[in-house]
Amino acid sequence: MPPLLPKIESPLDLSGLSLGKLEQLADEMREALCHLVSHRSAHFASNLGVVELCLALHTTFDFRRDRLIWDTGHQIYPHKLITGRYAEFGTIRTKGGLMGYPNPDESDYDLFMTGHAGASLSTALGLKSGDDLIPGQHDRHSVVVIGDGAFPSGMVYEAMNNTGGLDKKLLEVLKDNQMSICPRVGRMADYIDRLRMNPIYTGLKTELVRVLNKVPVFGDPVERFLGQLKEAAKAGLHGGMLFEELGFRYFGPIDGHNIRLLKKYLAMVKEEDSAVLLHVVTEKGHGFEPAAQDPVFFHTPPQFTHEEDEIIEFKISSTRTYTHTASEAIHEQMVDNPRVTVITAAMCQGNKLEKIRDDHPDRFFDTSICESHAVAFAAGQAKAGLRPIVDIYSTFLQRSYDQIFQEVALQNLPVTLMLDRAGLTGPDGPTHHGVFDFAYLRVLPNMVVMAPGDEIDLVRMLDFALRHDAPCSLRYPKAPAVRLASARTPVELGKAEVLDWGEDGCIIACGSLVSTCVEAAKILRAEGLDIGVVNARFVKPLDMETVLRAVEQCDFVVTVEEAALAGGFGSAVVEAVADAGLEIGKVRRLGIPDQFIEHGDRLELLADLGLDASGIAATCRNLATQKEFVKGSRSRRVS
Ligand SMILES: Cc1ncc(C[n+]2csc(CCOP(=O)(O)OP(=O)(O)O)c2C)c(N)n1
Repeated sequence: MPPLLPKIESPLDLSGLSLGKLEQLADEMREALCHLVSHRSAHFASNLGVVELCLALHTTFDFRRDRLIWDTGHQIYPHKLITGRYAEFGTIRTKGGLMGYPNPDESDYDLFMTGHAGASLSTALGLKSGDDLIPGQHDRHSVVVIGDGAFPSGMVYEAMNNTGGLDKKLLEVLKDNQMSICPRVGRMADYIDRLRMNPIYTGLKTELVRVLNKVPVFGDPVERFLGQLKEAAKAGLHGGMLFEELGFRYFGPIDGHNIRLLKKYLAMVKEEDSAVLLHVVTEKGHGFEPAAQDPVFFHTPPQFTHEEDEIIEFKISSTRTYTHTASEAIHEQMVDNPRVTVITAAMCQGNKLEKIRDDHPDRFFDTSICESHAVAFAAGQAKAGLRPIVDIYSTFLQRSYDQIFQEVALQNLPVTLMLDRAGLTGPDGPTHHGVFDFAYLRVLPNMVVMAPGDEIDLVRMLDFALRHDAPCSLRYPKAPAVRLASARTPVELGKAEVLDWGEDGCIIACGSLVSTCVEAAKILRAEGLDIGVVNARFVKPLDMETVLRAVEQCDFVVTVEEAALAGGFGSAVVEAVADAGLEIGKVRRLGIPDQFIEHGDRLELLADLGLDASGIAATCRNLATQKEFVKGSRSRRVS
């Protein structure tokens, strides 16, 4: 059969396709996904699981007008394949190529650029209430697809409560594959399981399917059955009662890989005049057996080659990363100190906490994707006398800012925030770069803000944090762990580590780029410039003595951070220099400018921003040349 996918330029091209052709297309879409991961690491199992749902949605609604939001956004690939981006699909997650998440700049079919879970229902409700207020827009449907992993996010219930209260028509498709990245946890997971497993319901469902299969997809007969179905679903059992109480009519569960059935139910609920929760059961990794067998590993697998369902080879990197160092350090602390606990918001796998989960199940807490709850929960544990560590990606900590303020900092509780993936995270792009934490944490009184210059620092900082009676944060990048060559000093509150003083200038680096700065200084030394390097370690409290000494003694000071310049480490230095009445013009700041940084290889992105060794050396070289000129002209004037 000739391939169909290359000819699909938009969902309009799906309209004439028979069920058989749609099924053929689903197979081709899965092949495209498999082909992609044979070239690079990408979100995989989640995307395999939504292929049929994607086709059914696009053949039931017209998303040029109707609204579709894929919660989180990591399962957007099939949608991209049929919304005009097939030809560029191979570029996904590379610099200049397609994003791995929804991107309105790529297509009108993507409404919001997202990557953080749980916000879809809120934005869809906003869209719906906006459309309802604008004349002529009332008929636009709002549809959300949300996974059972994202579903426990608190914001989802805020939005459901609001939807019910406003009595809005909205379709929430609960895509239930029994998985977050790891197996989902918590009572909501149990509840969804009960809905899925209830034998009375399963029997009822079979009956409904039999009835539905007798009616055409579109047209009046569907409407005739609507009332009966609703009543049957309600009367037959109390399934979905929780959602019904919130104002959502509950339908399902239905097989999420049966296009025919999906289309029937979607056509049916489309006609409902209220909020609907359609429970769709899918298999994560569907259609590629190894992924279906191990959906955790295949959530974002490393690049691999395969023949049919047979894996030939994985390109697994053996590099040790900061995440490894962090999880080992936490494990060690937990062995030594029974008061240490670790809290993750559904990122056990990403933060490599599996061993901790298995060895210390009583002190390992997975809150699900609920970052704000996770931080407040940690505050409670700290108040009870424990030493909780919240192990979290920098970008996701943003979800819990108010809890860091009120429950942690304001109470001065010893919660340790370990911020993984701080800095540029690479192919995930702007939704995942963790560049704002220095700025948003250092403004909070009581908060100690640290960043290790290498993995030795990381281990010592964690130890320091767990002994310090106040909230502490430490952040480290998504990068291979490095070790600085020079002899190291112990970590002391508010003390930087001077690696080298230089006659001509000084680089003060905070965090991930310290070793890059050491390299830059080496390049410059070979050119005859003597540039010192300071491993700042603390953003707050800042080592005033070392910073002011550098500004007084050197011709120039360059601050370096893999964080937003606005309000970051360099800003802290500039504030300190200004407050001390020293010459502020001596300081130059290098870091992330005031813009969202695209996706791409981390080192490539850093180089683009002048944050690689040659870029940092170039900045110093320029400053040295300017200073020479100024000094020279001054001395000329004097003579
Ligand atoms: C706020 C937030 N926290 C954590 C994550 C990391 N994350 C990405 S996908 C995912 C699991 C989502 O599970 P589900 O919604 O069920 O989708 P599935 O991958 O199972 O299809 C997690 C925890 C995120 N994207 N956003």
